[in-house]
Amino acid sequence: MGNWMRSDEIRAQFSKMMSDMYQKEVPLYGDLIELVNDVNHTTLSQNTELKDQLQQTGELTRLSQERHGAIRLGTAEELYNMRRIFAVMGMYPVGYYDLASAGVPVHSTAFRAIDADALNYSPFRVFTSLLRLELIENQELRQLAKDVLASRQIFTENALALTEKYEQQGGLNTTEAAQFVSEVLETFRWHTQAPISKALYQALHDEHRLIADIVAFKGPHINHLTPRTLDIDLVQSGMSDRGITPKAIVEGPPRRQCPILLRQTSFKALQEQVKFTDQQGSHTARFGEIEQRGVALTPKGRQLYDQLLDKARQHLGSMPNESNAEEYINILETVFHDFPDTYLELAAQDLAYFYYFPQMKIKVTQERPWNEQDLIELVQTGKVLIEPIVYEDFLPVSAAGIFQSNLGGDGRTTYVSMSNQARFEESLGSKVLDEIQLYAQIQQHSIKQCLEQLNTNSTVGV
Ligand code: OOG
Ligand code: NI
Repeated sequence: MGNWMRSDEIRAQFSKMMSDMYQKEVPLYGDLIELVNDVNHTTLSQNTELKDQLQQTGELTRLSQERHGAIRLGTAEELYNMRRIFAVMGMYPVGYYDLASAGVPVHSTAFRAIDADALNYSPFRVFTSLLRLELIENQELRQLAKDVLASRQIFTENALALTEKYEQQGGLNTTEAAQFVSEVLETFRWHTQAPISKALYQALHDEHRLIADIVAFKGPHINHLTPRTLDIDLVQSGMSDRGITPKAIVEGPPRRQCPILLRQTSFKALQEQVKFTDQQGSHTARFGEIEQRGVALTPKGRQLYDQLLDKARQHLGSMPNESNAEEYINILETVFHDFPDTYLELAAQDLAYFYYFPQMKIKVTQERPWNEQDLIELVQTGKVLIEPIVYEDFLPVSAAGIFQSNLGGDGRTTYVSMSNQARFEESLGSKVLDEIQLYAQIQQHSIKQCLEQLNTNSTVGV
């Protein structure tokens, strides 16, 4: 066996290099990181409970390097090779997101680490979308797009060779890993030259802006990189103070005592100069985004979330936007009163996932060993501490809102099409993992350990 660099470390290095590259490409992203760091620092110094919580769950150290990115791919083969490359970094496809129903002709997954230790070592995730060319109605344009995509190679030769080496050897040594990271970075780089004519760009753009963003470029430039904040409302107001205009609505649940799932906000995409084969033009794609993460929900909790979000939107009667932002926020807050807002209630009603930590310092005598049925009572009596398992994934409604906000309001409202997970998985070359199963496993593992420790610490007798 060789002396391989651990995948977690390759991922951490890649994430860092990606962030450095993007800061150079989009200086505003650097400003955003500064703002987020300031807000996180202030929040932690004012909220010791939150600080203790993050310490206990192992998230405190990962916070300053936590971010997600997003890319959009053009062909099945690109997705297939992207999966192999991410696997070298210990990132696996989790979840299936169908965006077609929201008017975006892609379907997606999130590549990320899956076990708790790996996530805490480096939580880097990439929301990865695949263009669904079959949704382009104009046959001629579809064929043109197909031809352009067929002739591009988004990976360097070395990136693919090192990936193959990893697959054969079962790892990469330090030198190979360093080469791998810098070769793979090339795929995500912004290109100022587009290999098509301005007219074709325009035709693709008129069909859907996203299609132009994918087909008109040599590679899937990273289109945003999102740092994690502990207080998104503070960042939202801080952005305006720094002259950055955020989108009107924070996507996701309202502000709460116990944050759930994911809240996100972004600032509008930049207009950038592009050199087409025949003339100069511009393209708007890359933007900034911030996220705040909360506890992962069980299927029951997720159902309640979806139901309440739907109710709020129906109540509003139209899509949330700048003109009705305040009204929407009020409705959202009112509607979400029906979602319990203490961690104890969320655990007791099986709405969210938690870590369980034994707190008993003294040996006790009891009639029978503790079991799962006792857990909530143990929490209520202070013998067990619960801490939220953070949500590591994305939300389709929010993602659609993020896509739309930087595509402009001229997009179509929906595609009539079937969501097609089987087809996506065929392109990917593997199944996507089920995120619910992953959270349930992490919780189960924690419960098992907790009960074992409690029971070795107590004497069963009469
Ligand atoms: C991806 C949009 C989804 C998020 O945070 O929900 C996303 C994209 O614009 O390519 O990144
Ligand atoms: Ni995002």
